[in-house]
Amino acid sequence: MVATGMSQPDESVAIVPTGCSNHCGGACLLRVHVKDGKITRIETDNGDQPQIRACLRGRAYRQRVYAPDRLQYPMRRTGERGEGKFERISWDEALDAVAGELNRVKETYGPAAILYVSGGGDLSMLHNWKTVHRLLCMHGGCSMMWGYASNEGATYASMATYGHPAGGSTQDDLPNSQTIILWGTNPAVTIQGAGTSFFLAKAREAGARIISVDPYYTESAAICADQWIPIRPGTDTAMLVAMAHVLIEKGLADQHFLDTYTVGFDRFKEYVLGDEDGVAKTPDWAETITGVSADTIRDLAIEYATRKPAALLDGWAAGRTAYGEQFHRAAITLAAMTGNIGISGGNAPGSLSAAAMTFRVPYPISSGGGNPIERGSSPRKYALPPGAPGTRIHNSDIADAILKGKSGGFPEDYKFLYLNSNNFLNQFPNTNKAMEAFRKLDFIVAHEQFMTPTAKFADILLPTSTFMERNDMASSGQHTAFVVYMNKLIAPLHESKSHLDICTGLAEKLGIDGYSGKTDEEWLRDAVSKSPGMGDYDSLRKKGLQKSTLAEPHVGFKHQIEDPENNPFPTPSGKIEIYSQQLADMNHPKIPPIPKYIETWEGLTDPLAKTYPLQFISIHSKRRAHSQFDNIPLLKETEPQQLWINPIDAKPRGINQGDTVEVFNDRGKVIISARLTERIMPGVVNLSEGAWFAPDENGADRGGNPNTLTKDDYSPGGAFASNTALVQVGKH
Ligand SMILES: Nc1nc2c(c(=O)[nH]1)N[C@H]1C(S)=C(S)[C@@H](COP(=O)(O)OP(=O)(O)OC[C@H]3O[C@@H](n4cnc5c(=O)[nH]c(N)nc54)[C@H](O)[C@@H]3O)O[C@H]1N2
Ligand SMILES: Nc1nc2c(c(=O)[nH]1)N[C@H]1C(S)=C(S)[C@@H](COP(=O)(O)OP(=O)(O)OC[C@H]3O[C@@H](n4cnc5c(=O)[nH]c(N)nc54)[C@H](O)[C@@H]3O)O[C@H]1N2
Ligand SMILES: [Mo]
Repeated sequence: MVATGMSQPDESVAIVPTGCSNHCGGACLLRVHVKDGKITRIETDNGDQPQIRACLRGRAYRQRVYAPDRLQYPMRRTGERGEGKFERISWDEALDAVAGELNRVKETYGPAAILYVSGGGDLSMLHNWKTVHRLLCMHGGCSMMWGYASNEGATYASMATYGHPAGGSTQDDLPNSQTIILWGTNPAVTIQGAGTSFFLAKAREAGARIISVDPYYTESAAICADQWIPIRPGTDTAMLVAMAHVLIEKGLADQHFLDTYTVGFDRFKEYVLGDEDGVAKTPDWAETITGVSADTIRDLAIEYATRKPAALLDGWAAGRTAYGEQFHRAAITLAAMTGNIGISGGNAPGSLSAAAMTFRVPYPISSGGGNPIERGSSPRKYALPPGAPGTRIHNSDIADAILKGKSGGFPEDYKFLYLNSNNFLNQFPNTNKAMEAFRKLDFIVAHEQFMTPTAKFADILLPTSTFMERNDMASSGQHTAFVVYMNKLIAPLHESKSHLDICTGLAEKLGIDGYSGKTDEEWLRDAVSKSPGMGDYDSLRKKGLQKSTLAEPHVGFKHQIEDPENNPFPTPSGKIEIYSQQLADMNHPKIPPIPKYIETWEGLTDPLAKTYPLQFISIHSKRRAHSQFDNIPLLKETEPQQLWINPIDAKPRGINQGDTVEVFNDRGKVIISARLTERIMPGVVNLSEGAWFAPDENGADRGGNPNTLTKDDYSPGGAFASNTALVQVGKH
């Protein structure tokens, strides 16, 4: 145990540093009090600013470690899939069962019939998805999925437009902005990279005007915004295109910037002015689509172009829509039109992440020679245009792929599902269909800490330790980049094991040589030694946190803008591609070569809106990291799971505050209490993502899981479309 040396009234208490690596992307510092082998209290960073301060989830982590419903020992399913009936077995029996099925499926159907689906769990360096990936690759390979649930739309747009997936500035540059637009982003809750709220507060103190464009009046807007512009989900591109119209009409476009650094603006201009299709994309045109008044659109356009430098922070949520990539492409185009790319106080939209954040240790674990069965072209984001179809399936196609297999045009007939740190049935679209698919499989194994809705479908459950019970490291940072050493604080509880230990045990059963042969610490020590900037492993372990504060904020694409001759953009033209010839060559009607507003399926213009008139979104909750922590009573109290609905929509339905309501469409039904609030705009309802699916005897979900209602479809560029769905709401 490593003590920090702070003076303590109780000498038997050690305060040990670790990092909270739970799937929000924060990796914030925790200072954990440990006494007699027990965690007694959790504090956070109290050092120099900018601190890496943990939020309510990290501070409540003790409740998770000692949760009475932790999975304690390996289990075998005894009831039907989904019923939740299991019997206790030994580790030896559990690993024998998994190894036996891995071998049987590989020998009978080939390794590609083994589908590996991993999830966030901890965003740490050692005990992550790579542990199982290495094992399965060494066993002969496995099928995989593609598509970031988070930001595939943004990644696609950035690749197509800049030729690079990340181009944003670090957030310590925000205080240099005169105007900041939070376009569908709520960093006070989503943390991501830690500390954005701190710099938003600094920006506000320095006089920046902050505007939030969002169907929900977010916590971030409540804290720091001057203006809230509610907008209908999935219509953001129309508003951005109309802002471009304003700039063209008023002569506010930065022609020098466009001429020097971009290609294809003229084509975009033709579309915006209506030369191409006879429809001028005016603010009045956009008002009808977006619900934002033409005057508001005009004012925001002028402000963004004139109150400079201005940072447009295009969050990922508006990209998680049916044509999500168009939103990010349009945001980049608007930033180029106003010359806000590559300058301090501006921001290059597209991914919200900064390319400079390279202060990391290499991942210790590799796939060991790659996945032998992976073939064909890689997902679109790496290859525009796509080549031959690959072996990967999109994350929103998994249910169909399992149900239909080769006869449905998918690469394989899947038999074995390996789930690691993933709550698939809860977190991926169309839960009812996905359950049907899971029932069809020969075998499912899951590494889990709790009896989640997905765990109930596993044949064998392998209990995993929490990060407080093992050594690891994590890195994050959107301003100060940092690495946290995650000290093991207590011995693994019950019979739980780390992912690395589980896979090491399986490798033995499978007769795979050279899977690990090292302890956690040896893997980590090795990784640190390969990273010269990181210093000495033992001192990192002791102090817990290593920061790399940049001498000055990183400005995305600064070099490309300051010296374009020597620093072309990594696109075919060497410039920002407002018009992309690569996209044009794909000749896909829904992936136009210039950014365009495309009406979404399940939007208000879909005939389905007559039956299901409300737009449905799922915001990330402050009390969960996805489905993690949903079962922690203390956190539950902070924000009960409810349907958020505007009184304007509630009243005609006879719904009062707290009434039980039914939220439904053709895919499923949720029965939950209603929270009437003007913070959600009329016409839009929200069930925050992550609540555990809990079907009653009629199959209606009493847990309030949004994926009971979402559609298992995705954008042409691969974006997860969870914010595109229609529902109806009625009193129960
Ligand atoms: N507390 C917490 N933090 C998290 C997570 C978590 O589960 N909990 N998850 C982490 C992960 S993996 C990710 S990917 C990120 C996600 O980060 P985001 O995608 O930024 O998070 P969301 O809460 O989904 O959406 C942010 C805002 O976008 C708005 N929004 C939704 N649809 C639209 C739209 O069509 N247009 C516009 N303009 N706005 C829209 C929502 O109302 C919400 O206020 O968060 C990370 N951080
Ligand atoms: N409707 C809707 N659906 C969404 C989204 C949305 O906005 N709306 N967002 C999507 C996004 S952006 C994402 S990234 C996905 C996330 O989807 P997932 O990655 O599936 O979500 P998590 O809830 O983080 O699931 C992690 C699971 O791993 C288990 N686990 C097992 N071992 C460990 C361990 O060692 N450590 C930890 N920490 N956990 C372990 C946890 O108990 C938990 O059940 O969800 C997507 N789903
Ligand atoms: Mo995500």
